[in-house]
Amino acid sequence: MANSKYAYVRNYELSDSLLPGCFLVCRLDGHSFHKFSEEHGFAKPNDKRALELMDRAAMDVMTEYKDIVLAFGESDEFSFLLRRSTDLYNRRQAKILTALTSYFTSCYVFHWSKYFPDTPMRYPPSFDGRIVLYPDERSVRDYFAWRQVDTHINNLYNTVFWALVQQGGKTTAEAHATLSGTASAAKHEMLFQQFNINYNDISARYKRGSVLVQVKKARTMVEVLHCDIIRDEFWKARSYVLAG
Ligand code: DGT
Ligand code: MG
Ligand code: MG
Ligand code: MG
Ligand code: MG
Repeated sequence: MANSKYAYVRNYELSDSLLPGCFLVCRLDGHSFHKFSEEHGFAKPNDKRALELMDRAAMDVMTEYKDIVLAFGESDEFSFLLRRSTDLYNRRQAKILTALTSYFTSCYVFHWSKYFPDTPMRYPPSFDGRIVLYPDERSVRDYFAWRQVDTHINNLYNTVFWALVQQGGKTTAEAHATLSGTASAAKHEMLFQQFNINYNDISARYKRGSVLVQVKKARTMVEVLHCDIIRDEFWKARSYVLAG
């Protein structure tokens, strides 16, 4: 078979191996989850079941792929950090990206009914994915800080937005207009004055997203946290994450 006259077509397959010595970050994002969340009645601004299902799918991915040392999830996305020296699939980009994306997606579907026992899936969800290379520890940390700051900004906005709509009786257009151009302090103030909500009391899961760490003990497992990953503390306590 290898030597048939047709075998030359193999030469059309080009190498897509990722640069050695760099960290790999694979980010998956739900396709049109604006629609998917509506169709499945996700709670606004945050649906705990949906977020826990994302965590569960990510945990399964990390159990299957031990070279993923860290993951961060928020909303309909998850970012996976593969150790710098990973040799997974000989670092072939398409192979890594498609394998992780497809496994994550099937785990999401596989576990759906455990998290949404009363909500049949109305149509199959899909996720898109990309891999970005980061050459040093600083850029990896800044990548994760970027995602966590995004979580915070979006969650603060969405929390006030839905309070204005659900409790304040505003239309979504009015709520948008009310919030347009407001600074974070003004949003905190609005929440407290008008709705008696102290933003600090909101669940860390919503404010900070989910941090999954591959823990190497007697038996390998995954730890789920909702902690700060912007400051040094998290990284200093887990120097093995960036060790290679
Ligand atoms: P895309 O990613 O370009 O295919 O389009 P979308 O619609 O997935 O947009 P994206 O990823 O920027 O935003 C995520 C959407 O998912 C956003 O419209 C709100 C929805 N979503 C995510 N988590 C929750 C949740 O916990 N509750 C609700 N109600 N919606 C959520
Ligand atoms: Mg997207
Ligand atoms: Mg999306
Ligand atoms: Mg998204
Ligand atoms: Mg095959």
